[in-house]
Amino acid sequence: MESLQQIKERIINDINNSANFAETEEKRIKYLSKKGEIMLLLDQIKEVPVSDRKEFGQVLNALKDEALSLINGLKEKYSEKVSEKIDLTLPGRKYDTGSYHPLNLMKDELKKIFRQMGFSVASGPEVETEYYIFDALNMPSWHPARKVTDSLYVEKDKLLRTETSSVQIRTMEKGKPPFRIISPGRVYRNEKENATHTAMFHQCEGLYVNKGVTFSELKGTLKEFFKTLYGKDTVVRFRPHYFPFTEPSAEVDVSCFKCKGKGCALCKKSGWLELGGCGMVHPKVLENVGIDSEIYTGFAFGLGIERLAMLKYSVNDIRSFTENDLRFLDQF
Ligand code: FA5
Repeated sequence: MESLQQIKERIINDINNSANFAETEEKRIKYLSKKGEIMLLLDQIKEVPVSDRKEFGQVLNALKDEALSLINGLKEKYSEKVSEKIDLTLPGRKYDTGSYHPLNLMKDELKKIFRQMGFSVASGPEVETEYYIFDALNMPSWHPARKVTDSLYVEKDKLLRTETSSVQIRTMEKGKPPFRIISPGRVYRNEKENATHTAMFHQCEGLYVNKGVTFSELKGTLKEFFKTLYGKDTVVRFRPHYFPFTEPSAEVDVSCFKCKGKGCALCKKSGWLELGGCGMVHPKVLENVGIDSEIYTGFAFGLGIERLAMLKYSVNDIRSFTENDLRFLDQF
Protein backbone atom coordinates (compact mmCIF):
# COMPACT_ATOMS: atom_id res chain seq x y z
CA MET A 1 0.00 0.00 0.00
CA GLU A 2 2.91 2.24 0.76
CA SER A 3 4.40 1.90 -2.70
CA LEU A 4 0.91 2.36 -4.16
CA GLN A 5 0.74 5.80 -2.49
CA GLN A 6 4.10 6.67 -4.07
CA ILE A 7 2.89 5.51 -7.47
CA LYS A 8 -0.22 7.64 -7.08
CA GLU A 9 1.79 10.76 -6.22
CA ARG A 10 4.13 10.19 -9.15
CA ILE A 11 1.27 9.74 -11.63
CA ILE A 12 -0.76 12.73 -10.39
CA ASN A 13 2.37 14.91 -10.44
CA ASP A 14 3.26 13.77 -13.90
CA ILE A 15 -0.23 14.54 -15.22
CA ASN A 16 -0.19 17.94 -13.52
CA ASN A 17 3.04 18.75 -15.33
CA SER A 18 1.41 18.50 -18.79
CA ALA A 19 2.09 21.81 -20.52
CA ASN A 20 -0.46 21.63 -23.32
CA PHE A 21 -3.31 19.68 -24.89
CA ALA A 22 -1.07 17.24 -26.76
CA GLU A 23 0.99 16.41 -23.64
CA THR A 24 -2.20 15.82 -21.62
CA GLU A 25 -3.41 13.39 -24.28
CA GLU A 26 -0.04 11.61 -24.12
CA LYS A 27 -0.56 11.18 -20.35
CA ARG A 28 -4.03 9.77 -20.88
CA ILE A 29 -2.58 7.15 -23.19
CA LYS A 30 0.32 6.50 -20.82
CA TYR A 31 -1.88 5.88 -17.75
CA LEU A 32 -5.46 5.20 -18.76
CA SER A 33 -5.42 3.43 -22.14
CA LYS A 34 -5.90 -0.36 -22.24
CA LYS A 35 -2.19 -0.89 -21.71
CA GLY A 36 -1.74 2.24 -19.55
CA GLU A 37 -0.04 1.95 -16.17
CA ILE A 38 -3.19 2.38 -14.01
CA MET A 39 -5.12 -0.13 -16.10
CA LEU A 40 -2.30 -2.70 -15.86
CA LEU A 41 -2.23 -2.21 -12.07
CA LEU A 42 -5.99 -2.82 -11.94
CA ASP A 43 -5.41 -6.07 -13.87
CA GLN A 44 -3.04 -7.18 -11.09
CA ILE A 45 -5.61 -6.92 -8.26
CA LYS A 46 -6.18 -10.67 -8.32
CA GLU A 47 -2.54 -11.25 -7.36
CA VAL A 48 -2.81 -9.13 -4.16
CA PRO A 49 -3.39 -11.12 -0.94
CA VAL A 50 -7.11 -11.36 -0.19
CA SER A 51 -6.76 -9.39 3.04
CA ASP A 52 -5.38 -6.32 1.18
CA ARG A 53 -7.30 -6.73 -2.02
CA LYS A 54 -10.30 -4.55 -1.12
CA GLU A 55 -8.27 -1.55 0.02
CA PHE A 56 -5.87 -1.97 -2.90
CA GLY A 57 -8.81 -1.95 -5.31
CA GLN A 58 -10.38 1.14 -3.71
CA VAL A 59 -7.14 3.12 -3.83
CA LEU A 60 -6.50 2.15 -7.42
CA ASN A 61 -10.05 3.00 -8.56
CA ALA A 62 -9.85 6.33 -6.78
CA LEU A 63 -6.53 6.96 -8.56
CA LYS A 64 -8.12 6.11 -11.91
CA ASP A 65 -11.02 8.54 -11.28
CA GLU A 66 -8.73 11.28 -10.07
CA ALA A 67 -6.38 10.89 -13.05
CA LEU A 68 -9.29 10.92 -15.47
CA SER A 69 -10.92 14.03 -14.05
CA LEU A 70 -7.52 15.76 -13.86
CA ILE A 71 -6.86 14.96 -17.52
CA ASN A 72 -10.35 16.09 -18.61
CA GLY A 73 -9.93 19.35 -16.68
CA LEU A 74 -6.54 20.03 -18.26
CA LYS A 75 -7.84 19.27 -21.73
CA GLU A 76 -10.70 21.71 -21.26
CA LYS A 77 -8.28 24.38 -20.06
CA TYR A 78 -5.90 23.91 -22.98
CA SER A 79 -8.60 23.80 -25.66
CA GLU A 80 -9.94 27.11 -24.31
CA LYS A 81 -6.46 28.52 -24.72
CA VAL A 82 -6.38 27.35 -28.33
CA SER A 83 -9.62 29.17 -29.14
CA GLU A 84 -8.39 32.25 -27.27
CA LYS A 85 -5.51 32.36 -29.76
CA ILE A 86 -7.77 32.81 -32.81
CA ASP A 87 -7.28 36.39 -33.98
CA LEU A 88 -10.59 37.52 -35.39
CA THR A 89 -9.06 40.75 -36.66
CA LEU A 90 -6.86 38.96 -39.22
CA PRO A 91 -8.00 39.54 -42.83
CA GLY A 92 -9.68 36.52 -44.46
CA ARG A 93 -7.78 34.22 -46.81
CA LYS A 94 -8.55 34.62 -50.51
CA TYR A 95 -9.18 31.37 -52.30
CA ASP A 96 -8.75 31.54 -56.07
CA THR A 97 -11.65 30.09 -57.99
CA GLY A 98 -11.77 29.30 -61.69
CA SER A 99 -13.97 31.27 -64.07
CA TYR A 100 -15.49 30.71 -67.48
CA HIS A 101 -13.27 31.48 -70.47
CA PRO A 102 -14.61 34.55 -72.33
CA LEU A 103 -15.05 32.48 -75.51
CA ASN A 104 -17.22 29.99 -73.61
CA LEU A 105 -19.25 32.87 -72.18
CA MET A 106 -19.65 34.22 -75.71
CA LYS A 107 -20.62 30.79 -77.08
CA ASP A 108 -23.21 30.29 -74.31
CA GLU A 109 -24.70 33.70 -74.95
CA LEU A 110 -25.01 33.27 -78.68
CA LYS A 111 -26.55 29.82 -78.24
CA LYS A 112 -29.11 31.35 -75.86
CA ILE A 113 -30.04 34.13 -78.30
CA PHE A 114 -30.37 31.84 -81.32
CA ARG A 115 -32.31 29.24 -79.33
CA GLN A 116 -34.82 31.96 -78.48
CA MET A 117 -35.18 32.50 -82.25
CA GLY A 118 -35.96 28.80 -82.79
CA PHE A 119 -32.50 27.50 -83.79
CA SER A 120 -31.15 24.23 -82.37
CA VAL A 121 -27.45 23.39 -81.93
CA ALA A 122 -25.70 20.94 -84.29
CA SER A 123 -22.07 19.80 -84.41
CA GLY A 124 -19.63 18.14 -86.82
CA PRO A 125 -16.06 16.77 -86.86
CA GLU A 126 -13.01 19.05 -86.83
CA VAL A 127 -11.07 16.75 -89.20
CA GLU A 128 -13.07 16.76 -92.42
CA THR A 129 -12.85 15.33 -95.92
CA GLU A 130 -12.50 17.61 -98.93
CA TYR A 131 -16.05 16.62 -99.91
CA TYR A 132 -17.68 18.32 -96.88
CA ILE A 133 -15.36 21.34 -96.85
CA PHE A 134 -15.10 22.06 -100.58
CA ASP A 135 -16.95 19.81 -103.07
CA ALA A 136 -20.41 19.77 -101.49
CA LEU A 137 -20.08 23.51 -100.80
CA ASN A 138 -19.68 24.25 -104.51
CA MET A 139 -16.02 25.28 -104.22
CA PRO A 140 -14.41 25.20 -107.66
CA SER A 141 -11.37 22.95 -108.09
CA TRP A 142 -9.12 26.00 -108.55
CA HIS A 143 -10.23 27.72 -105.34
CA PRO A 144 -7.18 28.92 -103.33
CA ALA A 145 -8.68 27.65 -100.04
CA ARG A 146 -8.00 24.11 -101.27
CA LYS A 147 -4.23 24.75 -101.32
CA VAL A 148 -1.86 23.74 -98.52
CA THR A 149 -0.86 27.38 -98.32
CA ASP A 150 -4.33 28.18 -96.96
CA SER A 151 -5.53 24.96 -95.31
CA LEU A 152 -3.99 22.46 -92.88
CA TYR A 153 -4.08 18.92 -94.27
CA VAL A 154 -3.77 15.90 -91.97
CA GLU A 155 -3.35 13.51 -94.90
CA LYS A 156 -4.48 13.41 -98.53
CA ASP A 157 -8.19 14.29 -98.67
CA LYS A 158 -8.34 14.98 -94.91
CA LEU A 159 -7.92 18.44 -93.43
CA LEU A 160 -8.69 20.46 -90.32
CA ARG A 161 -11.96 22.18 -91.18
CA THR A 162 -11.43 25.74 -92.40
CA GLU A 163 -15.01 26.80 -91.66
CA THR A 164 -18.06 25.43 -89.88
CA SER A 165 -20.03 25.44 -93.16
CA SER A 166 -19.31 21.69 -93.45
CA VAL A 167 -21.94 21.21 -90.71
CA GLN A 168 -24.57 22.64 -93.11
CA ILE A 169 -23.97 19.71 -95.44
CA ARG A 170 -23.87 17.11 -92.66
CA THR A 171 -27.14 18.46 -91.23
CA MET A 172 -28.99 18.62 -94.53
CA GLU A 173 -27.94 15.17 -95.73
CA LYS A 174 -29.27 13.64 -92.49
CA GLY A 175 -32.89 14.81 -92.73
CA LYS A 176 -35.58 16.68 -94.57
CA PRO A 177 -36.27 20.45 -94.51
CA PRO A 178 -37.11 22.62 -92.64
CA PHE A 179 -33.69 23.02 -90.96
CA ARG A 180 -32.93 25.75 -88.47
CA ILE A 181 -29.56 25.16 -86.81
CA ILE A 182 -26.50 26.92 -85.51
CA SER A 183 -23.15 25.19 -85.06
CA PRO A 184 -20.42 26.80 -82.96
CA GLY A 185 -16.96 25.19 -83.09
CA ARG A 186 -13.24 25.42 -83.80
CA VAL A 187 -11.81 26.03 -87.27
CA TYR A 188 -8.21 26.12 -88.54
CA ARG A 189 -6.41 28.01 -91.28
CA ASN A 190 -2.81 28.33 -92.41
CA GLU A 191 -2.73 32.02 -91.43
CA LYS A 192 -0.19 34.51 -90.12
CA GLU A 193 -1.38 35.73 -86.73
CA ASN A 194 -2.04 39.39 -85.91
CA ALA A 195 -4.40 41.44 -83.71
CA THR A 196 -7.51 40.22 -85.58
CA HIS A 197 -6.42 36.86 -87.07
CA THR A 198 -5.32 33.55 -85.53
CA ALA A 199 -4.65 30.16 -87.14
CA MET A 200 -7.18 28.46 -84.83
CA PHE A 201 -10.38 30.32 -84.08
CA HIS A 202 -14.09 29.67 -83.54
CA GLN A 203 -16.98 30.21 -85.88
CA CYS A 204 -20.70 29.86 -85.44
CA GLU A 205 -22.49 28.59 -88.51
CA GLY A 206 -26.18 29.30 -88.99
CA LEU A 207 -28.56 27.66 -91.46
CA TYR A 208 -32.26 28.09 -92.12
CA VAL A 209 -33.87 26.17 -94.99
CA ASN A 210 -37.60 26.15 -95.64
CA LYS A 211 -40.15 27.04 -98.31
CA GLY A 212 -39.97 30.73 -99.23
CA VAL A 213 -37.01 31.85 -97.06
CA THR A 214 -35.83 35.34 -98.14
CA PHE A 215 -32.73 37.53 -97.87
CA SER A 216 -34.65 40.03 -95.72
CA GLU A 217 -35.23 37.23 -93.17
CA LEU A 218 -31.47 36.70 -93.09
CA LYS A 219 -30.89 40.42 -92.49
CA GLY A 220 -33.63 40.53 -89.85
CA THR A 221 -32.24 37.49 -88.03
CA LEU A 222 -28.67 38.83 -87.89
CA LYS A 223 -29.76 42.37 -86.96
CA GLU A 224 -31.92 40.97 -84.16
CA PHE A 225 -28.98 38.85 -82.98
CA PHE A 226 -26.52 41.78 -82.90
CA LYS A 227 -28.97 44.13 -81.22
CA THR A 228 -29.73 41.55 -78.51
CA LEU A 229 -26.01 40.93 -78.02
CA TYR A 230 -24.69 44.51 -78.11
CA GLY A 231 -27.72 46.70 -77.45
CA LYS A 232 -30.46 48.39 -79.47
CA ASP A 233 -28.23 51.17 -80.86
CA THR A 234 -25.83 48.77 -82.58
CA VAL A 235 -25.17 49.68 -86.21
CA VAL A 236 -24.97 46.67 -88.55
CA ARG A 237 -24.10 46.81 -92.25
CA PHE A 238 -24.20 44.22 -95.03
CA ARG A 239 -21.60 44.47 -97.83
CA PRO A 240 -21.95 42.53 -101.07
CA HIS A 241 -19.39 39.72 -101.20
CA TYR A 242 -18.67 36.41 -102.89
CA PHE A 243 -18.87 32.92 -101.36
CA PRO A 244 -19.15 29.87 -103.65
CA PHE A 245 -21.84 28.33 -101.41
CA THR A 246 -24.22 31.33 -101.23
CA GLU A 247 -25.81 33.57 -103.84
CA PRO A 248 -26.24 36.43 -103.26
CA SER A 249 -23.59 36.73 -100.55
CA ALA A 250 -22.64 39.44 -98.10
CA GLU A 251 -20.21 40.23 -95.35
CA VAL A 252 -21.66 41.59 -92.13
CA ASP A 253 -19.89 44.32 -90.15
CA VAL A 254 -20.61 46.07 -86.85
CA SER A 255 -19.26 49.52 -85.99
CA CYS A 256 -15.81 49.38 -84.31
CA PHE A 257 -15.98 49.42 -80.48
CA LYS A 258 -12.56 51.03 -80.10
CA CYS A 259 -12.96 54.17 -82.21
CA LYS A 260 -16.81 54.16 -82.27
CA GLY A 261 -16.71 54.15 -86.06
CA LYS A 262 -14.16 56.97 -86.50
CA GLY A 263 -11.40 54.69 -87.82
CA CYS A 264 -8.41 53.27 -85.91
CA ALA A 265 -5.61 50.70 -86.25
CA LEU A 266 -7.86 47.84 -85.06
CA CYS A 267 -10.50 48.39 -87.74
CA LYS A 268 -7.85 49.36 -90.30
CA LYS A 269 -9.23 52.94 -90.38
CA SER A 270 -12.59 51.71 -91.73
CA GLY A 271 -14.68 52.23 -88.59
CA TRP A 272 -16.15 48.73 -88.98
CA LEU A 273 -15.25 45.24 -87.74
CA GLU A 274 -16.01 42.30 -89.98
CA LEU A 275 -17.86 39.70 -87.93
CA GLY A 276 -19.05 37.19 -90.50
CA GLY A 277 -20.16 36.11 -93.93
CA CYS A 278 -23.68 35.23 -95.03
CA GLY A 279 -26.00 34.73 -97.97
CA MET A 280 -28.75 32.66 -99.55
CA VAL A 281 -27.77 28.99 -99.81
CA HIS A 282 -26.61 28.34 -103.42
CA PRO A 283 -29.11 26.14 -105.35
CA LYS A 284 -26.21 23.81 -106.24
CA VAL A 285 -25.52 23.21 -102.51
CA LEU A 286 -29.17 22.28 -101.95
CA GLU A 287 -29.09 19.95 -104.98
CA ASN A 288 -25.86 18.33 -103.66
CA VAL A 289 -27.79 17.10 -100.61
CA GLY A 290 -30.91 16.12 -102.57
CA ILE A 291 -33.11 19.15 -101.74
CA ASP A 292 -35.25 20.56 -104.54
CA SER A 293 -34.10 24.17 -104.92
CA GLU A 294 -37.28 25.03 -106.85
CA ILE A 295 -39.29 24.33 -103.69
CA TYR A 296 -36.91 25.24 -100.90
CA THR A 297 -34.67 28.23 -100.28
CA GLY A 298 -32.46 28.99 -97.33
CA PHE A 299 -30.02 31.37 -95.76
CA ALA A 300 -26.70 30.66 -94.06
CA PHE A 301 -24.17 32.66 -92.09
CA GLY A 302 -20.80 32.10 -90.43
CA LEU A 303 -19.76 34.41 -87.55
CA GLY A 304 -16.29 34.67 -85.99
CA ILE A 305 -16.77 34.00 -82.25
CA GLU A 306 -13.49 35.69 -81.23
CA ARG A 307 -14.51 38.79 -83.16
CA LEU A 308 -17.93 38.77 -81.47
CA ALA A 309 -16.22 38.49 -78.06
CA MET A 310 -13.70 41.26 -78.89
CA LEU A 311 -16.54 43.62 -79.54
CA LYS A 312 -18.55 42.47 -76.52
CA TYR A 313 -15.70 42.65 -73.99
CA SER A 314 -13.56 45.41 -75.65
CA VAL A 315 -10.60 43.10 -76.28
CA ASN A 316 -8.31 44.72 -78.83
CA ASP A 317 -5.98 41.79 -79.57
CA ILE A 318 -7.47 38.40 -80.54
CA ARG A 319 -4.32 36.61 -79.29
CA SER A 320 -5.29 37.46 -75.67
CA PHE A 321 -7.85 34.63 -75.82
CA THR A 322 -5.18 31.96 -76.17
CA GLU A 323 -2.26 33.41 -74.20
CA ASN A 324 -3.60 32.05 -70.87
CA ASP A 325 -2.57 35.19 -69.00
CA LEU A 326 -4.45 35.09 -65.69
CA ARG A 327 -4.49 38.90 -65.50
CA PHE A 328 -6.66 38.78 -68.63
CA LEU A 329 -8.74 35.69 -67.76
CA ASP A 330 -9.48 36.83 -64.18
CA GLN A 331 -11.52 39.74 -65.52
CA PHE A 332 -14.33 37.43 -66.65
C1 FA5 B 1 -16.42 31.90 -93.98
O1 FA5 B 1 -15.70 31.19 -93.30
C2 FA5 B 1 -17.77 31.45 -94.48
N1 FA5 B 1 -17.88 30.03 -94.29
C3 FA5 B 1 -18.87 32.18 -93.78
C4 FA5 B 1 -20.18 31.92 -94.38
C5 FA5 B 1 -21.00 30.95 -93.86
C6 FA5 B 1 -20.61 32.67 -95.49
C7 FA5 B 1 -22.25 30.69 -94.43
C8 FA5 B 1 -21.83 32.43 -96.07
C9 FA5 B 1 -22.63 31.44 -95.53
P1 FA5 B 1 -14.90 33.99 -93.73
O2 FA5 B 1 -13.67 33.36 -94.20
O3 FA5 B 1 -15.11 35.41 -94.13
O4 FA5 B 1 -16.19 33.21 -94.21
O5 FA5 B 1 -14.95 33.87 -92.13
C10 FA5 B 1 -16.10 34.22 -91.40
C11 FA5 B 1 -15.71 35.00 -90.16
O6 FA5 B 1 -14.76 34.28 -89.40
C12 FA5 B 1 -15.00 36.32 -90.45
O7 FA5 B 1 -15.94 37.33 -90.73
C13 FA5 B 1 -14.29 36.57 -89.16
O8 FA5 B 1 -15.16 37.07 -88.19
C14 FA5 B 1 -13.88 35.20 -88.76
N2 FA5 B 1 -12.51 34.91 -89.18
C15 FA5 B 1 -12.05 34.60 -90.42
N3 FA5 B 1 -10.73 34.37 -90.40
C16 FA5 B 1 -10.33 34.54 -89.12
C17 FA5 B 1 -9.08 34.42 -88.43
N4 FA5 B 1 -7.98 34.05 -89.06
N5 FA5 B 1 -9.04 34.68 -87.11
C18 FA5 B 1 -10.17 35.02 -86.46
N6 FA5 B 1 -11.38 35.12 -87.02
C19 FA5 B 1 -11.47 34.90 -88.33
